[in-house]
Amino acid sequence: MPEAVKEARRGNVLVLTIDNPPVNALSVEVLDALAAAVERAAADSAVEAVVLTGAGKNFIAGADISLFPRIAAGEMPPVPWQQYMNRIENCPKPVIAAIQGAALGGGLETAMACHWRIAARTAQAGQPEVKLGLIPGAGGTQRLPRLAGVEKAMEMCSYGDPLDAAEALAAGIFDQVVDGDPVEAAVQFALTGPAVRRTRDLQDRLCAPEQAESLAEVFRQGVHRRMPHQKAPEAAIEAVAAAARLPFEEGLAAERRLFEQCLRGEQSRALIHVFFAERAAAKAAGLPAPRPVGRAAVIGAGTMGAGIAVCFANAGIPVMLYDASPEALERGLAGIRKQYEAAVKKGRMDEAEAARRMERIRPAEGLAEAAAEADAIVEAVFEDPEVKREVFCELDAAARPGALLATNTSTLDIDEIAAATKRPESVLGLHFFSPAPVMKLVEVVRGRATAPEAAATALELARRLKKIPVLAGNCFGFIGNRMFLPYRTQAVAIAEQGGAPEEIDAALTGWGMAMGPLAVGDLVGHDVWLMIRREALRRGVPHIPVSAFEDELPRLGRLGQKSGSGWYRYDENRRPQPDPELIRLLREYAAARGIEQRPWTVEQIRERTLLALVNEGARILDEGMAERASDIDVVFVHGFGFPAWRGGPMHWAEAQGKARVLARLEALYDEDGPFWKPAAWWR
Ligand code: T1G
Repeated sequence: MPEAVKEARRGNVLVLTIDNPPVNALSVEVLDALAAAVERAAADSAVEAVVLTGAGKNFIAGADISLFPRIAAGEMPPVPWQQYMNRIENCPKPVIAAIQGAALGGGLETAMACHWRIAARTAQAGQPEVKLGLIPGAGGTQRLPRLAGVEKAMEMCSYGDPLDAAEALAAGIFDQVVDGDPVEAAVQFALTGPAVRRTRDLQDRLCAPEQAESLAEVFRQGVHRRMPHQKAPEAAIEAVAAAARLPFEEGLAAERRLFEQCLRGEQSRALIHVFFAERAAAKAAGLPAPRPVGRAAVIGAGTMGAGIAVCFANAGIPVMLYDASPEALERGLAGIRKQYEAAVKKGRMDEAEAARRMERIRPAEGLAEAAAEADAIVEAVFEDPEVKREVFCELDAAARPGALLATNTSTLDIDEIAAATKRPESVLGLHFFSPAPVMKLVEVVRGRATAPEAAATALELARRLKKIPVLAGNCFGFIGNRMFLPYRTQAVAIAEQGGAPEEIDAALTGWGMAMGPLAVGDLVGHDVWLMIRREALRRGVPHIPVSAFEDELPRLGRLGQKSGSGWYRYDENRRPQPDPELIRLLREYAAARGIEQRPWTVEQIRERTLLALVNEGARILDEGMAERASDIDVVFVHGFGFPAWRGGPMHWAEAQGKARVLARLEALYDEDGPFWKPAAWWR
């Protein structure tokens, strides 16, 4: 293993370069080498100053995240992060951080243990540990308030969002931001004989303890709203507040205690699982090299089609947009223009950038014109098998050889669509989630004939669109919708058996789901859900009840939010209110069918809906319709509002214990029949 820290001399300045691909994460080897190199420099009379930088495009991406599950499991001793930082900070000669790219987590903490920080304009500084269920554990909660003040430090450590270089300069974290090479600037600065300014000795940015406490109260309310149920944000707030109250070493002790507490918790194990699951999902073993995608086309300019066109434009890929109805095309383009104008107004991008992206989206007069030059074509027309087959037949005639022909369908059969072409090997599903420019998840659905090269091209394309792709088999509903159906079916069944809609939904939102299963039905629309259920029955999906109360809602004109009532009544701001009329209809429906009514506890509601969800996931794994259990976790965290701090449905089920879940499924099977037949995966 080449040495993790390279040394070079620039006159009497020693330049240390951390080289630990791919992102210079801090492993124990790197930290040992780094601290030793700084201490050698301290003792070397020929060295007057030290510059510390990272090889490649990042300074340091933080501590090596893969260490944490091993430390938490007791497989390796805890890493004395803070001591390594102190050894750098205690160097009697000036140590200057030269930062490019990411200085995140332990990376920013290392930079703050240096005496000065010089960054490139493209650098970013952040403490994203809370996104992993942790808090800064290498002194960040004590040094950051000494550089940027308690309020800014509390904000950065409790929400985890990074600052760009200009913001970090303004906050007092960076001392200089340069357009050129930060290493060169750091060496020049080192030659001016800067002071040895230990961050721990800076006191003037710290506020009084009582002021820190009142700030902490404000941030606690903020994180309760924005990150409900999560423990790390509050621990981060408490650790930063300690910096205003305690001497530095005692502040470090407070940080260490709070860090250890988070590391031992379920939530950090779950969030770290999701971090690696996202990256594993995008990799599929054994696929050939992808074909390049230089130009794209989208067929259908409705909400999804226009949103998908925006994804291409945002990724710098020119895209033709076509719709059979010129008015729909005009409406689609107008909607896109409005989105970019809003982004400019919010300061998310400048006029010029918005214009460049808008320019990349070109309206096409005809489908053939749209498809003619495209390397990848995404169909996003109405969810009707006939219409889709017709579009694919035309695409087959118009598209270039080797072009990727993707459908955005959410529940139709990929093989049936592919059969409308003479090139089924180029056809697959690219199932985006609404709103496409925002939701990161894309299910890449292979049909029986889909060629590996087409799948590889779709995965690479999804990555270029800054999406998180997950490979799925062509079963009904692929991964997400297939599992969401029995989960919602259980919620409807509980309502039919006496449960109150708002209690059913509250049981799941109180558990961490972004929305209750019945409220989701109102959001998507009961006409859409009825179509999905009908398609499920047509495809012979087992264990889907032939009828359910929810199927009555469209007939009763209760389509959900779009018609002002569904399971709930909606006021003009679409806020849901319990609806006595709905309860009357529900109880009448049950009485007419002799459905026994019973009381339901929160635990029972959670158990039936969540076990229905994970048992379907287990069936998907039995059938090989997902590559790995963690892919299912990625789908639910990024597409269905499943709480990331529970790791995703399959991680959560495994944390309960597969044997325990199996026993509960068998008990429900005995009590309630074959719907609960446990998948083989549990054994
Ligand atoms: N540790 C281990 N591996 C990491 C890593 C890390 N910190 N960061 C990235 N990787 C891997 C990643 O799994 C992928 O691997 C490859 O690097 C490229 O990553 C004590 C407790 C830096 C903005 O949370 O935000 O410090 O899939 O695809 O899009 O106080 O990586 O190629 O095998 O994301 O260019 C805090 C996490 C850690 C930052 C680059 N730091 N990383 O984005 O590449 S906890 C973070 C990122 C900590 C201390 C605390 C991003 C990036 P593979 P990538 P990218």
